[in-house]
Amino acid sequence: MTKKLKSKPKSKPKFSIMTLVGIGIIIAIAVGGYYAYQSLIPVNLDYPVFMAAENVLIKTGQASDGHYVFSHQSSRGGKQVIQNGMTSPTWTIPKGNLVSIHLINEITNKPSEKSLHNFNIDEFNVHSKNLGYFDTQSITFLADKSGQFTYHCTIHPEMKGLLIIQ
Ligand SMILES: [Cu+2]
Repeated sequence: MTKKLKSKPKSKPKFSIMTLVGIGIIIAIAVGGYYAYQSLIPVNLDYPVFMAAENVLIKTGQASDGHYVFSHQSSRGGKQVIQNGMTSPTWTIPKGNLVSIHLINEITNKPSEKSLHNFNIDEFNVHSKNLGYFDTQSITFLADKSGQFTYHCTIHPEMKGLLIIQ
């Protein structure tokens, strides 16, 4: 059995098309602004930092003995020294710097093993996702405390290096 629906009296639309376009633009600006604002918040803080970040490129690689390692390149340059007990070069940052790390996994997949690595600095809440071959991720943190810290991959405990903030 079907009921006939009474047709409601037509009312004038409350919003004109231009009003809807205007609302759409406002929402787009708000959403865009929200993401721009979020990108200014370092992962170890809950408020934005308005300063130029130091950019550091961090790559995965393999040492001559086949072990997986990290390498890093900063615009500041510097010698690459590997500390005892570590496999990856020591990385020094001036305290107070805002640091944007740009990760790329450059280790190719092998038939026996899919390339998967992550990058972590526990004390600064830096935890990348697991990156497959040629995956990238950028993470920004504020080097707001001095000391010696370890950066490492949780999948390969031998992939680690010393981070010095002074
Ligand atoms: Cu790894």
